[in-house]
Amino acid sequence: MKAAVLYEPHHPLIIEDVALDPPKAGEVHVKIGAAGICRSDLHVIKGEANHLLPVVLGHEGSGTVLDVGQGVTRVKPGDRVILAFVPYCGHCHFCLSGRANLCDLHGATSGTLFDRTTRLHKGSQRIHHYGKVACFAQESVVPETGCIPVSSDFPLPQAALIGCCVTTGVGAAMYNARITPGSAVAVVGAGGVGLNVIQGARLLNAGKIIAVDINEGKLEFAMRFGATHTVNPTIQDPVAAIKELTGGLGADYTFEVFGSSQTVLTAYNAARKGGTVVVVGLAPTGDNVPIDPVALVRQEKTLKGCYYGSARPAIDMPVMVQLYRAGKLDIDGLITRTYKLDDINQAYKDIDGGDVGRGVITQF
Ligand code: COD
Ligand code: ZN
Repeated sequence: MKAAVLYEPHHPLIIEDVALDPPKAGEVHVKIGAAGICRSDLHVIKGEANHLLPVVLGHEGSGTVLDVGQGVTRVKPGDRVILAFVPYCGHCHFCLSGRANLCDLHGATSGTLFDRTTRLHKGSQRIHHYGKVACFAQESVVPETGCIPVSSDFPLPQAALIGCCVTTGVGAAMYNARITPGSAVAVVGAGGVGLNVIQGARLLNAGKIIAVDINEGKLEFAMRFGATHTVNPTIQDPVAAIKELTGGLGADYTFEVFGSSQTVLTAYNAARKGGTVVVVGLAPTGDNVPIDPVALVRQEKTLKGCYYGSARPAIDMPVMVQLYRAGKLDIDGLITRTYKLDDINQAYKDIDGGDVGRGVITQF
Protein backbone atom coordinates (compact mmCIF):
# COMPACT_ATOMS: atom_id res chain seq x y z
CA MET A 1 0.00 0.00 0.00
CA LYS A 2 1.01 3.62 -0.53
CA ALA A 3 2.38 5.71 2.34
CA ALA A 4 4.29 8.97 2.90
CA VAL A 5 7.54 8.11 4.70
CA LEU A 6 9.91 10.49 6.50
CA TYR A 7 13.46 9.11 6.31
CA GLU A 8 15.34 12.20 7.51
CA PRO A 9 14.36 15.56 9.05
CA HIS A 10 14.47 18.52 6.63
CA HIS A 11 13.79 16.19 3.70
CA PRO A 12 10.51 15.76 1.80
CA LEU A 13 8.27 12.83 2.68
CA ILE A 14 8.67 10.03 0.13
CA ILE A 15 5.45 8.60 -1.29
CA GLU A 16 6.09 4.92 -1.89
CA ASP A 17 4.81 1.38 -1.53
CA VAL A 18 5.37 -0.12 1.90
CA ALA A 19 4.27 -3.39 3.47
CA LEU A 20 1.57 -3.46 6.14
CA ASP A 21 1.29 -6.68 8.14
CA PRO A 22 -2.12 -7.95 9.31
CA PRO A 23 -3.42 -6.85 12.72
CA LYS A 24 -2.27 -8.86 15.75
CA ALA A 25 -4.46 -9.52 18.80
CA GLY A 26 -6.13 -6.32 20.00
CA GLU A 27 -5.36 -4.46 16.78
CA VAL A 28 -7.50 -3.12 13.95
CA HIS A 29 -6.77 -2.75 10.24
CA VAL A 30 -8.23 0.53 8.96
CA LYS A 31 -8.69 2.04 5.49
CA ILE A 32 -7.80 5.70 5.96
CA GLY A 33 -10.56 8.10 4.89
CA ALA A 34 -9.14 11.49 5.93
CA ALA A 35 -5.92 12.82 7.49
CA GLY A 36 -5.41 16.32 8.86
CA ILE A 37 -2.29 18.45 8.39
CA CYS A 38 -1.12 19.41 11.90
CA ARG A 39 1.96 21.31 13.05
CA SER A 40 3.04 18.43 15.31
CA ASP A 41 4.02 16.37 12.25
CA LEU A 42 5.89 19.44 11.00
CA HIS A 43 7.85 19.57 14.29
CA VAL A 44 9.16 16.08 13.41
CA ILE A 45 9.77 16.96 9.73
CA LYS A 46 11.80 19.99 10.82
CA GLY A 47 13.75 18.01 13.44
CA GLU A 48 12.30 20.13 16.31
CA ALA A 49 10.84 17.01 17.92
CA ASN A 50 12.77 13.74 18.03
CA HIS A 51 11.20 10.57 16.67
CA LEU A 52 12.38 7.14 15.59
CA LEU A 53 12.94 7.07 11.81
CA PRO A 54 11.87 6.17 9.23
CA VAL A 55 8.29 6.96 10.19
CA VAL A 56 4.87 7.26 8.62
CA LEU A 57 3.54 10.50 10.13
CA GLY A 58 -0.11 11.58 10.43
CA HIS A 59 -1.91 11.52 13.76
CA GLU A 60 -5.20 13.26 12.92
CA GLY A 61 -7.13 10.58 11.08
CA SER A 62 -10.36 8.73 10.48
CA GLY A 63 -11.33 5.73 8.42
CA THR A 64 -13.24 2.50 7.99
CA VAL A 65 -12.42 -0.81 9.67
CA LEU A 66 -11.28 -3.44 7.15
CA ASP A 67 -10.59 -6.30 9.54
CA VAL A 68 -9.77 -6.94 13.16
CA GLY A 69 -7.23 -9.00 15.09
CA GLN A 70 -8.01 -11.66 17.67
CA GLY A 71 -10.12 -10.59 20.65
CA VAL A 72 -11.21 -7.21 19.28
CA THR A 73 -14.71 -6.37 20.49
CA ARG A 74 -15.03 -2.57 20.28
CA VAL A 75 -15.27 -2.40 16.47
CA LYS A 76 -16.05 -4.67 13.50
CA PRO A 77 -15.35 -4.52 9.75
CA GLY A 78 -17.31 -1.70 8.10
CA ASP A 79 -17.37 0.55 11.19
CA ARG A 80 -16.36 4.18 10.76
CA VAL A 81 -13.80 5.31 13.33
CA ILE A 82 -11.94 8.34 14.64
CA LEU A 83 -8.29 7.44 15.31
CA ALA A 84 -6.90 8.56 18.67
CA PHE A 85 -3.14 9.22 18.78
CA VAL A 86 -2.98 8.25 22.44
CA PRO A 87 -4.57 4.81 22.61
CA TYR A 88 -4.57 3.44 26.15
CA CYS A 89 -3.33 0.23 27.73
CA GLY A 90 -6.06 0.31 30.42
CA HIS A 91 -3.72 -1.14 33.07
CA CYS A 92 -1.18 1.52 34.07
CA HIS A 93 -1.55 3.93 36.98
CA PHE A 94 -2.68 6.78 34.71
CA CYS A 95 -5.26 4.77 32.74
CA LEU A 96 -6.69 3.42 36.00
CA SER A 97 -6.89 6.89 37.52
CA GLY A 98 -8.92 8.25 34.59
CA ARG A 99 -6.08 10.00 32.75
CA ALA A 100 -5.81 7.78 29.70
CA ASN A 101 -4.19 10.63 27.71
CA LEU A 102 -1.11 10.06 29.90
CA CYS A 103 -0.95 6.26 29.39
CA ASP A 104 2.50 5.01 30.44
CA LEU A 105 2.68 2.09 28.01
CA HIS A 106 1.79 4.36 25.10
CA GLY A 107 4.65 6.71 26.04
CA ALA A 108 7.09 3.81 26.49
CA THR A 109 6.26 2.34 23.07
CA SER A 110 6.39 5.55 21.03
CA GLY A 111 6.83 4.81 17.32
CA THR A 112 5.66 1.21 17.54
CA LEU A 113 2.46 -0.58 18.49
CA PHE A 114 1.96 -1.68 22.11
CA ASP A 115 4.01 -4.89 21.62
CA ARG A 116 7.06 -2.78 20.59
CA THR A 117 6.99 -4.04 16.99
CA THR A 118 5.79 -2.33 13.83
CA ARG A 119 3.31 -3.60 11.25
CA LEU A 120 4.91 -1.23 8.73
CA HIS A 121 8.11 -2.19 6.94
CA LYS A 122 9.94 -2.05 3.67
CA GLY A 123 11.77 -5.32 3.07
CA SER A 124 13.68 -5.91 6.30
CA GLN A 125 13.61 -2.23 7.31
CA ARG A 126 11.11 -1.41 10.03
CA ILE A 127 9.03 1.74 9.53
CA HIS A 128 7.62 3.45 12.63
CA HIS A 129 4.02 4.46 13.33
CA TYR A 130 3.58 8.09 14.47
CA GLY A 131 1.23 8.21 17.46
CA LYS A 132 0.23 4.60 16.68
CA VAL A 133 -1.95 6.22 13.97
CA ALA A 134 0.37 6.67 10.93
CA CYS A 135 -2.48 7.92 8.77
CA PHE A 136 -0.44 9.46 5.92
CA ALA A 137 -1.07 6.17 4.14
CA GLN A 138 -3.84 4.30 2.40
CA GLU A 139 -4.21 1.91 5.34
CA SER A 140 -3.00 1.50 8.90
CA VAL A 141 -3.00 -0.99 11.75
CA VAL A 142 -3.87 0.64 15.08
CA PRO A 143 -4.63 -0.53 18.63
CA GLU A 144 -8.28 -1.26 19.31
CA THR A 145 -8.32 1.42 22.03
CA GLY A 146 -7.24 3.97 19.42
CA CYS A 147 -10.50 3.45 17.51
CA ILE A 148 -13.46 5.61 18.53
CA PRO A 149 -16.55 4.50 16.58
CA VAL A 150 -18.80 7.11 14.94
CA SER A 151 -21.95 6.52 12.93
CA SER A 152 -21.50 5.79 9.22
CA ASP A 153 -23.08 9.11 8.16
CA PHE A 154 -20.52 11.19 10.10
CA PRO A 155 -18.21 12.94 7.59
CA LEU A 156 -14.67 11.51 7.50
CA PRO A 157 -12.75 14.85 7.37
CA GLN A 158 -14.66 16.21 10.38
CA ALA A 159 -14.07 12.91 12.19
CA ALA A 160 -10.32 13.20 11.49
CA LEU A 161 -10.20 16.69 13.00
CA ILE A 162 -11.86 15.42 16.17
CA GLY A 163 -8.90 13.01 16.32
CA CYS A 164 -6.51 15.90 17.04
CA CYS A 165 -7.15 19.64 16.70
CA VAL A 166 -10.75 19.75 17.96
CA THR A 167 -10.20 17.55 21.01
CA THR A 168 -6.76 19.07 21.77
CA GLY A 169 -8.08 22.64 21.57
CA VAL A 170 -11.63 22.38 22.92
CA GLY A 171 -10.37 19.93 25.57
CA ALA A 172 -7.72 22.43 26.76
CA ALA A 173 -10.50 24.95 27.44
CA MET A 174 -13.08 22.48 28.75
CA TYR A 175 -11.23 19.70 30.57
CA ASN A 176 -7.90 21.31 31.50
CA ALA A 177 -8.59 25.00 32.22
CA ARG A 178 -12.32 24.50 32.90
CA ILE A 179 -12.99 28.11 31.91
CA THR A 180 -15.74 29.71 33.97
CA PRO A 181 -18.42 31.92 32.36
CA GLY A 182 -17.50 35.57 31.90
CA SER A 183 -13.72 34.97 32.14
CA ALA A 184 -11.14 36.84 30.09
CA VAL A 185 -9.18 34.42 27.91
CA ALA A 186 -6.10 34.96 25.71
CA VAL A 187 -5.00 32.37 23.14
CA VAL A 188 -1.44 32.70 21.77
CA GLY A 189 -1.36 30.99 18.36
CA ALA A 190 -4.56 30.87 16.29
CA GLY A 191 -3.80 27.90 14.04
CA GLY A 192 -5.79 24.67 13.74
CA VAL A 193 -5.52 23.90 17.46
CA GLY A 194 -5.70 27.50 18.74
CA LEU A 195 -8.97 28.09 16.86
CA ASN A 196 -10.43 25.19 18.79
CA VAL A 197 -9.29 26.65 22.11
CA ILE A 198 -11.08 29.81 20.98
CA GLN A 199 -14.29 28.01 20.09
CA GLY A 200 -14.04 25.99 23.31
CA ALA A 201 -13.84 29.29 25.24
CA ARG A 202 -16.88 30.56 23.35
CA LEU A 203 -18.77 27.35 24.18
CA LEU A 204 -17.96 27.88 27.87
CA ASN A 205 -19.28 31.45 27.73
CA ALA A 206 -15.99 33.24 28.27
CA GLY A 207 -16.44 37.01 28.36
CA LYS A 208 -13.46 38.28 26.38
CA ILE A 209 -11.57 35.99 24.01
CA ILE A 210 -8.34 37.56 22.78
CA ALA A 211 -6.65 35.85 19.82
CA VAL A 212 -2.90 36.51 19.53
CA ASP A 213 -1.09 35.65 16.30
CA ILE A 214 1.68 37.11 14.15
CA ASN A 215 -0.40 36.49 11.01
CA GLU A 216 -3.17 39.04 10.34
CA GLY A 217 -5.15 36.56 8.22
CA LYS A 218 -5.26 34.10 11.13
CA LEU A 219 -6.55 36.85 13.42
CA GLU A 220 -9.40 37.73 11.05
CA PHE A 221 -10.26 34.04 10.72
CA ALA A 222 -10.25 33.65 14.53
CA MET A 223 -13.13 36.15 14.83
CA ARG A 224 -15.36 33.60 13.06
CA PHE A 225 -14.67 31.08 15.83
CA GLY A 226 -15.47 33.39 18.71
CA ALA A 227 -12.48 35.72 19.23
CA THR A 228 -13.77 39.07 20.50
CA HIS A 229 -10.42 40.90 20.23
CA THR A 230 -7.17 40.34 18.34
CA VAL A 231 -3.55 41.19 19.05
CA ASN A 232 -0.67 40.99 16.57
CA PRO A 233 2.71 40.80 18.39
CA THR A 234 4.50 42.13 15.30
CA ILE A 235 2.57 45.39 15.70
CA GLN A 236 2.13 45.73 19.48
CA ASP A 237 3.58 44.26 22.66
CA PRO A 238 1.17 41.33 23.26
CA VAL A 239 1.42 41.38 27.06
CA ALA A 240 0.73 45.13 27.28
CA ALA A 241 -2.14 44.80 24.78
CA ILE A 242 -3.78 41.94 26.72
CA LYS A 243 -3.44 43.89 29.96
CA GLU A 244 -5.00 46.94 28.35
CA LEU A 245 -7.94 44.85 27.11
CA THR A 246 -8.49 43.43 30.61
CA GLY A 247 -8.54 46.60 32.68
CA GLY A 248 -4.83 46.33 33.49
CA LEU A 249 -5.24 42.90 35.16
CA GLY A 250 -4.23 40.40 32.51
CA ALA A 251 -6.36 37.42 31.42
CA ASP A 252 -7.94 34.87 33.78
CA TYR A 253 -6.78 32.08 31.47
CA THR A 254 -4.03 32.16 28.86
CA PHE A 255 -3.19 29.39 26.40
CA GLU A 256 0.04 28.81 24.50
CA VAL A 257 -0.77 27.05 21.24
CA PHE A 258 2.31 27.34 19.04
CA GLY A 259 5.25 25.69 20.80
CA SER A 260 8.16 28.02 21.68
CA SER A 261 9.72 29.47 24.83
CA GLN A 262 8.84 32.96 23.59
CA THR A 263 5.10 32.24 23.26
CA VAL A 264 5.05 30.39 26.60
CA LEU A 265 6.53 33.50 28.21
CA THR A 266 3.93 35.71 26.51
CA ALA A 267 1.13 33.49 27.84
CA TYR A 268 2.70 33.42 31.30
CA ASN A 269 3.18 37.18 31.54
CA ALA A 270 -0.27 37.95 30.13
CA ALA A 271 -2.07 35.99 32.88
CA ARG A 272 -3.36 38.03 35.82
CA LYS A 273 -2.47 37.30 39.46
CA GLY A 274 -4.13 34.02 40.39
CA GLY A 275 -4.62 33.29 36.70
CA THR A 276 -4.06 30.00 34.88
CA VAL A 277 -1.55 29.47 32.07
CA VAL A 278 -2.14 26.38 29.93
CA VAL A 279 0.71 25.24 27.66
CA VAL A 280 -0.49 23.13 24.72
CA GLY A 281 2.42 23.53 22.28
CA LEU A 282 5.64 21.53 22.50
CA ALA A 283 8.61 23.88 22.27
CA PRO A 284 11.69 22.53 20.41
CA THR A 285 13.73 20.03 22.45
CA GLY A 286 16.23 21.89 24.65
CA ASP A 287 14.32 25.19 24.72
CA ASN A 288 13.92 26.78 28.19
CA VAL A 289 11.51 29.35 29.59
CA PRO A 290 12.93 31.94 32.03
CA ILE A 291 10.23 32.17 34.69
CA ASP A 292 10.82 34.20 37.86
CA PRO A 293 10.06 31.78 40.74
CA VAL A 294 9.48 34.63 43.19
CA ALA A 295 6.82 36.20 40.98
CA LEU A 296 5.23 32.76 40.50
CA VAL A 297 4.69 32.54 44.26
CA ARG A 298 3.74 36.14 44.91
CA GLN A 299 1.31 36.24 41.99
CA GLU A 300 -0.12 32.75 42.62
CA LYS A 301 -0.24 31.88 38.94
CA THR A 302 -0.94 28.31 37.90
CA LEU A 303 1.24 27.04 35.05
CA LYS A 304 0.00 23.76 33.56
CA GLY A 305 0.76 21.51 30.64
CA CYS A 306 -2.07 20.04 28.60
CA TYR A 307 -1.68 16.97 26.42
CA TYR A 308 -4.42 15.92 24.01
CA GLY A 309 -6.85 18.36 25.59
CA SER A 310 -6.56 16.44 28.88
CA ALA A 311 -9.35 14.39 27.29
CA ARG A 312 -10.23 10.73 27.65
CA PRO A 313 -10.67 9.93 23.94
CA ALA A 314 -13.18 7.09 24.34
CA ILE A 315 -15.43 9.24 26.53
CA ASP A 316 -14.79 12.75 25.29
CA MET A 317 -14.56 12.38 21.48
CA PRO A 318 -18.23 11.29 21.32
CA VAL A 319 -18.95 14.55 23.20
CA MET A 320 -17.20 16.50 20.39
CA VAL A 321 -19.31 14.56 17.86
CA GLN A 322 -22.50 15.58 19.71
CA LEU A 323 -21.42 19.23 20.02
CA TYR A 324 -20.71 19.33 16.27
CA ARG A 325 -24.08 17.78 15.45
CA ALA A 326 -25.81 20.30 17.73
CA GLY A 327 -24.14 23.16 15.82
CA LYS A 328 -22.10 24.21 18.85
CA LEU A 329 -18.69 23.37 17.37
CA ASP A 330 -17.79 24.57 13.89
CA ILE A 331 -15.63 21.91 12.26
CA ASP A 332 -16.79 22.51 8.67
CA GLY A 333 -15.45 26.06 8.79
CA LEU A 334 -12.03 24.85 9.97
CA ILE A 335 -11.47 22.85 6.78
CA THR A 336 -10.06 25.30 4.27
CA ARG A 337 -8.06 23.05 1.92
CA THR A 338 -8.17 19.43 0.78
CA TYR A 339 -5.29 17.49 -0.75
CA LYS A 340 -4.30 14.18 -2.33
CA LEU A 341 -1.77 12.09 -0.39
CA ASP A 342 0.60 12.67 -3.33
CA ASP A 343 0.56 16.42 -2.51
CA ILE A 344 1.53 16.05 1.15
CA ASN A 345 4.79 18.00 0.88
CA GLN A 346 2.86 20.95 -0.57
CA ALA A 347 0.36 20.64 2.30
CA TYR A 348 3.20 21.06 4.82
CA LYS A 349 4.58 24.04 2.88
CA ASP A 350 1.09 25.59 3.11
CA ILE A 351 0.77 25.18 6.90
CA ASP A 352 4.32 26.49 7.35
CA GLY A 353 3.58 29.37 4.99
CA GLY A 354 0.71 30.56 7.19
CA ASP A 355 -2.46 29.41 5.41
CA VAL A 356 -5.55 29.78 7.64
CA GLY A 357 -7.62 26.90 9.05
CA ARG A 358 -6.89 23.24 8.46
CA GLY A 359 -5.82 21.27 5.42
CA VAL A 360 -7.06 17.68 5.14
CA ILE A 361 -5.95 14.84 2.89
CA THR A 362 -9.09 13.28 1.45
CA GLN A 363 -7.71 11.27 -1.49
CA PHE A 364 -5.36 8.40 -0.97
N1 COD B 1 3.06 34.61 18.56
C1 COD B 1 1.78 34.27 18.29
N2 COD B 1 1.44 33.32 17.38
C2 COD B 1 2.43 32.72 16.71
C3 COD B 1 3.80 33.03 16.94
C4 COD B 1 4.09 34.03 17.91
N3 COD B 1 5.35 34.38 18.19
N4 COD B 1 4.55 32.26 16.12
C5 COD B 1 3.70 31.52 15.39
N5 COD B 1 2.42 31.78 15.74
C6 COD B 1 1.18 31.23 15.21
C7 COD B 1 1.22 30.88 13.73
O1 COD B 1 1.05 32.01 12.92
C8 COD B 1 0.04 29.92 13.62
O2 COD B 1 -1.16 30.57 13.31
C9 COD B 1 -0.06 29.31 15.01
O3 COD B 1 0.90 29.99 15.84
C10 COD B 1 0.24 27.81 15.00
O4 COD B 1 -0.78 27.20 14.26
P1 COD B 1 -0.58 25.95 13.27
O5 COD B 1 -1.89 25.75 12.55
O6 COD B 1 0.64 26.14 12.48
O7 COD B 1 -0.34 24.76 14.28
P2 COD B 1 -1.36 23.72 14.92
O8 COD B 1 -2.49 24.48 15.51
O9 COD B 1 -1.62 22.64 13.94
O10 COD B 1 -0.46 23.05 16.09
C11 COD B 1 -0.12 23.76 17.20
C12 COD B 1 0.44 22.84 18.31
C13 COD B 1 0.77 23.71 19.47
C14 COD B 1 -0.60 21.81 18.73
C15 COD B 1 1.68 22.07 17.80
O11 COD B 1 2.58 22.98 17.25
C16 COD B 1 2.41 21.34 18.93
O12 COD B 1 3.28 21.86 19.59
N6 COD B 1 2.06 20.11 19.17
C17 COD B 1 2.66 19.31 20.18
C18 COD B 1 1.74 19.12 21.30
C19 COD B 1 0.78 18.01 21.08
O13 COD B 1 -0.11 17.81 21.86
N7 COD B 1 0.96 17.25 20.02
C20 COD B 1 0.15 16.19 19.69
C21 COD B 1 -0.96 16.49 18.73
S1 COD B 1 -1.13 18.06 18.11
ZN1 ZN C 1 -2.06 17.39 15.97
